[in-house]
Amino acid sequence: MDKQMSILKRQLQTERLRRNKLESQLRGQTRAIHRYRQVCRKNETYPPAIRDCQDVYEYISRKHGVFEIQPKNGPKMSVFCEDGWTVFQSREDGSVTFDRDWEEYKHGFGKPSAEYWLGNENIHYVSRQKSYKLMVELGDWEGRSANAIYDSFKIENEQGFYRLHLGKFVTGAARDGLRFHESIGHGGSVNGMAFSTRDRDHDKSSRNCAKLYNGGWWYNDCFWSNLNGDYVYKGGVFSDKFTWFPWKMNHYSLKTSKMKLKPT
Ligand SMILES: [Ca+2]
Repeated sequence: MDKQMSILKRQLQTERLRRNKLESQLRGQTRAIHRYRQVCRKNETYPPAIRDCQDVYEYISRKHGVFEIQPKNGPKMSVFCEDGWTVFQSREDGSVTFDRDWEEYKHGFGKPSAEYWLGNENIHYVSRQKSYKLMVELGDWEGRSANAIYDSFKIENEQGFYRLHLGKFVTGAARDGLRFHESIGHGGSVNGMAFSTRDRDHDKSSRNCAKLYNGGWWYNDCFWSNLNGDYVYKGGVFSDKFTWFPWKMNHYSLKTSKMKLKPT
């Protein structure tokens, strides 16, 4: 009897999983139909243009990987997509240097399949077309990870020095490393800051933050957290360059980071 019960329980569990999967597929198809109807009303072609990784997720593939997108009125670009998120910054082993000048940060560098910066121009084109939320994902040298989510993210064009407009911190164990410091006056917020590189100092410090910390960023005076600073290979080595203060405290060089956008 017990054996039969456990067999039945297993079957029930399998059926539940199957049902969840089907429901998820159905939700995806319903979204696609909804989009198709919108497209028909607007007399666009179908499938619609692939503007970001959310479009990749809905119309092309649900696999994580590199895909081509073309934001509205912007150029074609290769990006790393995962679950509808458009990844624009990724560091995993320090093989790509982030100590670059304005032109390199403008156009991007590295490889989307590994370490890369999508490019300020491209990030501008993606982030201006819809309302996007930001997720920051961090990894340390002990195998732990944490993230931080913000309800909106947008950067201006080159004339605006790729100035960052960041919404509210929503949730995440990494806590708010981009703005929390306003309350204690350490480093200054990235919100409203222009982008700085070693050859274009737009920060509020009397020094050149990008030169001091070996990477371009929305420096204030200079930062509370900095994901483009110099990469230190071994965990525990003193470094206040590639760091997220409220998660690891200062002087801890992170192992991995990702910054990515998804429509809200
Ligand atoms: Ca300065």
